[in-house]
Amino acid sequence: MGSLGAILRHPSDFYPLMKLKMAASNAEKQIPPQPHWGFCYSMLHKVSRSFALVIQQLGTELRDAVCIFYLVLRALDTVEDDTSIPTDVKVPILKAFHQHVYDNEWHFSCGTKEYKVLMDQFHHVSTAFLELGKRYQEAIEEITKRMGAGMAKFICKEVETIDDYDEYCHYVAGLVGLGLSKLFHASGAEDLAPDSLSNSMGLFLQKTNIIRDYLEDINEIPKSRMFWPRQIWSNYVNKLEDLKYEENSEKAVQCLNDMVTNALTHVEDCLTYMSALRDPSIFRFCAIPQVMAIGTLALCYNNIEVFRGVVKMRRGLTAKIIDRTRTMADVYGAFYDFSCMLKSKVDKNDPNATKTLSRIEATQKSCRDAGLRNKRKSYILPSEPRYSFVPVLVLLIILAIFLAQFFASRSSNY
Ligand code: IN0
Repeated sequence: MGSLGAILRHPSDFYPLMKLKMAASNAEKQIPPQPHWGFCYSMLHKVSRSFALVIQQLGTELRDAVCIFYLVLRALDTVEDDTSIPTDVKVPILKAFHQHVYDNEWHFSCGTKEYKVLMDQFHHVSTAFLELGKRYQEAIEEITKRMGAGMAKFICKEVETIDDYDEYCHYVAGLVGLGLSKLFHASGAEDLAPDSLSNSMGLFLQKTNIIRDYLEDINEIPKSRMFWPRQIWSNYVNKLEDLKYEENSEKAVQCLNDMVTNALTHVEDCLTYMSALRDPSIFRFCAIPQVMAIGTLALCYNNIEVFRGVVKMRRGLTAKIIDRTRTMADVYGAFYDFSCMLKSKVDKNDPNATKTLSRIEATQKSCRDAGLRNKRKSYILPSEPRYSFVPVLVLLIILAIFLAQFFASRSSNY
């Protein structure tokens, strides 16, 4: 749960946080009894926290398929990320991963902590995969094959140009969008979305992660991971790692703002994709990560802390987003709010200010034109007077001390 300090500063976080906590403990009670499904759902909760709750509210058949898809992708990611595996061992595993999912005797030990458990006991994931419907299996196989090949390509290649950046993000996240759209269609609940829109959904999420995780990736041991494209950072510094040094703070923030402006190009496609969804649980599943992403970009923009430590949305705001993202009106409202926050942070002297403002204004226009924003509470403006909870608490404490002293003095008088 959020820290006490954060709750006192944002008292309206309390109720959504409690709701999230209760949903999490209910979900834990619903872990299926069969060992392979039990393993998959407990693993899902370990590796994805709040996102697992959103997966869990999908219809049963689709939920199982998405759970397996998520774990297969996490396993593929674990192989890609493990710097201790020599390239000549790693590349063939990535390329053949789509075949390994059919073989419940296959496993490859790598990764750390819960990811090591996932890899060591991958047979549970394969067993569950083999119980999915044929159309789900085929969608997962096709995407795993394309993603593995794409990851293998980028093992030996750096992200130089913006096209490389879009291509890398396509392999690791855009393809997830294509795969999910196939799974939604296979479930019979949705029409098949155009590939370019599905791709943008993934790119918007992945670019946000890459921006937010700059410091973690650059400080990775034994070797830095670098996803920011040279075509962008070379306009500001000579080496990507120079962005983290204090003497380059001004350039670092300008570069960060350039990266955020690049990510904003996908917003329009994401709104179009989400507005075509019909099933309420699929809608929530897609919309919650997108709202979190625009919120994270608003938080990161012009924020030097990205180069100093972890910049993350407070837990209470995440809980509010999960609680309040139900309809397209909620999404337009949230995108509008976070665009206003972004706009208020743009400095006229930033080299990309005009470009950034025009993208923000395009987003605001889409949200206004839809005419759907409801009378919801804002995420960025305090929805209740800030002073409501804290002074009441202080007053209660003073009253308690006063009463305690009063009774103590009375008893000493007798
Ligand atoms: C995801 C995506 C995801 C969800 C819904 C629709 C999508 C459409 C296109 C592409 C991806 C889509 O969402 C998750 C969200 C997530 O895991 N959140 C984490 C928070 C965090 O900070 O890690 C959580 O713990 O709650 C996501 O980030 N990815 C993902 C992976 C697999 C699937 Cl099936 C869906 C990862 C990525 C790289 C962005 C695709």
